[in-house]
Amino acid sequence: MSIITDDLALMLARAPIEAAIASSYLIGRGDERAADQAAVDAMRATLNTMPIKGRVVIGEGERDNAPMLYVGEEVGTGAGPELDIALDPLEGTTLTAKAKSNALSVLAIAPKGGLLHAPDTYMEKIAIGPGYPPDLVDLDEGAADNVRRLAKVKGVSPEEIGVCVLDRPRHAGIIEALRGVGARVRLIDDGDIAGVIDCTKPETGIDMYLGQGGAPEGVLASAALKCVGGQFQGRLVIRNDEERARARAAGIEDLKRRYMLDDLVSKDAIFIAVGVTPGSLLQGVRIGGGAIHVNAVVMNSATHTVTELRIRQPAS
Ligand code: VTB
Repeated sequence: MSIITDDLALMLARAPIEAAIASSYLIGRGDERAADQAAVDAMRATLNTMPIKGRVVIGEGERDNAPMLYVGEEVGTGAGPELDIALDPLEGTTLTAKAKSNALSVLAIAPKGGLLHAPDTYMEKIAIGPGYPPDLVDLDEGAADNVRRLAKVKGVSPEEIGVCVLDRPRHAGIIEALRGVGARVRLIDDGDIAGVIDCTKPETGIDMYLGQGGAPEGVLASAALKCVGGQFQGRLVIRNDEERARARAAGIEDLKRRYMLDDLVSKDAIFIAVGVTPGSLLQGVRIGGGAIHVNAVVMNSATHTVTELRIRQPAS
C-alpha cells in the first residue's frame, strides 16, 4: 500500500494551517519579512512534532541563507515514512504585507525521490486544467498557437479563453501575443501557484497559465495538478553563472530540459494549501468573536481525494 494516505495528508495539513494562522496576524502591516518569518517558524515547529522522516527538497533557500526550513533540513520526529517535502510557508509575502488576495501557505510531499529538487531560479511555465488530450499545449509553441489549440478543443473562440500571467515587464511579449489572438489576460501581482490551480476551476474563468515564475513554485503547483488533473510543462530559466551553479548544486544536469508534470512530481503526492488572505481558491484566515476560522484544501494523488477543511478553533 502507498504510504501516501489520506490520514497522512490530514495530519500534515496542520503545518500549513499553523503557518497561515501565524502569518495572518501580519496581514496588511507592510512587513513582508515578519509575515514570512512567522509562517516559517510555525510550519517548522509543527512539522517537527510529526512522526515522519522528512527532508526539505524545496524550502526557504540554501542553508547559509536560510536558518530554518533550508533545503536539506530534516524535519519530523524521524520515526515514520521517508518523505520529500516541498514547502512555501507563505506564498505571497507581498500580497500578505499589502493585504491583497491570494496569499497561501503551501506544502507538498511525496515519498523520497518523488519531487524534483528545483533550484531557486525562474521557470518558464505553461499549464491547463484537466480533461484535455495529452500534450495539447506546448511550452515551445507561441502563446497565440497554444490559445488557438485550446480554444479549438474546448469548442470556443479564442476570445473566450482566459489566460493568467504574472504582471511583469518580462511578459510584455506574451501579453501582446495573447491579446493579439483575442484572449482575455488576467494579470496577477504575485502568487502563480494559485494562478496555475485556477486553471482547474472553471468558475475562475482561467483556462491557461503562462509565463516565468519561480521554479520551486512550479513543482508545488505541479503537485496540485498531479492530484486534481491538468497539464504542466516547465523549463528552468538560467540567466547567469550563479544560477547555473545553483541548478548544478541541485543535481540538474540538462539545464535546457523541458519538464513534464511527471518529471517534476514523479511519485504520488499530497498537496495542501491554506488561505492566508481571501482568494480564488480559499478563504483567508479570519479572527473574531473569540475564534479563528481557517479554510484549507488537502489533495492526495494516490487516492484522488480532495478534502476541503473549514476549521473553527478558539483564538488563543
Ligand atoms: C514568483 C512566483 C511566486 O513571486 O516566484 C514571484 O512564482 C517572484 O517573481 O508565486 P518576481 O521575481 O518577478 O517578483 C511569487 O509571485 C510570490 O512568491
